[in-house]
Formats: sequence, structure tokens, C-alpha cells
Amino acid sequence: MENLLSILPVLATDLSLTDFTFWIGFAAMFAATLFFFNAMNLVADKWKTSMLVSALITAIAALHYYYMRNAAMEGDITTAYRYVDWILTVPLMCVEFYLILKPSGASKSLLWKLIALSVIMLVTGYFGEAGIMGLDAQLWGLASGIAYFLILHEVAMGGAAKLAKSAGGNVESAHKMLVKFVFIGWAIYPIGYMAGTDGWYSGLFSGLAGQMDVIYNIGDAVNKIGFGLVVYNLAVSK
Ligand SMILES: *C/C=C(C)/C=C/C=C(C)/C=C/C1=C(C)CCCC1(C)C
Repeated sequence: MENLLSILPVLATDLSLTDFTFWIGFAAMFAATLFFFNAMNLVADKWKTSMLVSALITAIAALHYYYMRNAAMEGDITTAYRYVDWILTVPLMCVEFYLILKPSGASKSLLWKLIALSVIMLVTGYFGEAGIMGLDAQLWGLASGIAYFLILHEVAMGGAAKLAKSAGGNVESAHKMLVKFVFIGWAIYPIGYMAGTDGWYSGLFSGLAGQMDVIYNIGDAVNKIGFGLVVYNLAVSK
């Protein structure tokens, strides 16, 4: 059995859980990109842009996972790559909301509101992780959390929710599904943050100490691929 296992390079080397999830994350993002890109040929014209955006989200992530995995294996920190990835991909996820609601009248200002809130959420989160301006990670985290809450409020109860309701049918159910990802899937990230930074919550998450990257990697796989699949499902539905 041991000999059998040792032919698997992953098990033969002392690859850590963190490195392993970076490697799997890269493979998953890469495969999802091919899938979404190919799906562009299978869906009606009005959904092609949405499928392209899904493919771009996972493609940008695959690229950053490639670099993050190398950095992690050399013992370097991945924070900068991580946030560059997010600052590109999270606004694209806002574009997904906008694109499916556009036929029912979504305005550019809705899109810009969501993008502005995500940039605030991510820049404050980055400041907290990088320890910028001497403010506590918990204060930056709080600011980031407020922006997250406002995004959730907008898509679940604000203008976006009203448009989805008026659209009805498959668009409304796809929108509801995306909202669930923002509510549950995106909530994985603050857990990673609290596991990796110091604050009032440190005792609470001590069991997860050192697992920040693993938690973020799980969050990315769930959300980036999940968002794309929701859109795909909508695009192929009748
Ligand atoms: C593909 C990447 C995605 C969907 C990333 C989402 C990231 C977040 C929702 C991050 C949120 C954070 C908080 C709400 C508070 C602590 C700091 C952050 C940035 C981890």
C-alpha cells in the first residue's frame, strides 16, 4: 500500500494542505475556464457575454493560483496576489448580476454601486491583512464587513432584488441563487480573515489558525465556479 501511494507525487512529497489546495484550486479554475468558454458556443446569443465573463473570472483566478501556489511552496506570502485576483474577479461577479438583470432594466449606476462597494470591501480587507496605517486588523475588517453587508443588502433586498422579481421566471431563480452565494459562499472569507489576523475573535477561531489560505481557496472554488454554473444553468434553460 505504501508503495502504491508513493507513486502519487502529491502523497510522496510533504506537500502541505495549503499547497495542495492551491494546486487543486489551479486545476479546478483551469478546467472551469475551458468549460465556460466552450459553453459560449452552446448558449443563445443573449447569454454569450455572461458565459464569457464566467470564463474570465475563473481564468484570472487560474493565473493567480499558478503564482500563489509557487509562492506558497517557496514559503512566501500570497496576500498581494490574492487581493489583485479579487479586485479583478469580484467586480466581474457584480457584472454577472448586472448582465442577467439588464433586460429587466438594470442601470449602470446599480453596477457601479456594486463595484464601488466591492472595491471598498477588498481595499479595507487588504489594509487589515497588510497591517497598513497602524489600524487594527479588526477595525479594517469591520469596515470591510460593512461594505459586504451593503452589497448583500443591495442584491437581496435593494434595487437588484426588485428587478429580479419583476423579471420573474428563470432569471429570478438564478438571481436568488447568486444571492445565496453572496450570503453563504462569501461569508467563508471573513472566517479566513479572522483565522489569519488578530482581534477580539482570535480565541474563537484558534482551531483554524494558520489555515487562512486554505479557507480562502475553498471560498474561491465554491464562489467562482458556483457563480459560473448558476449563469450556465440559466443560459441553457428554456
Ligand atoms: C472570487 C473572490 C471572491 C468572491 C472574494 C470575496 C471576498 C470577500 C467577500 C471578502 C470579504 C472580507 C470581509 C467581509 C471582512 C474581512 C476582509 C475580507 C476582505 C476577507
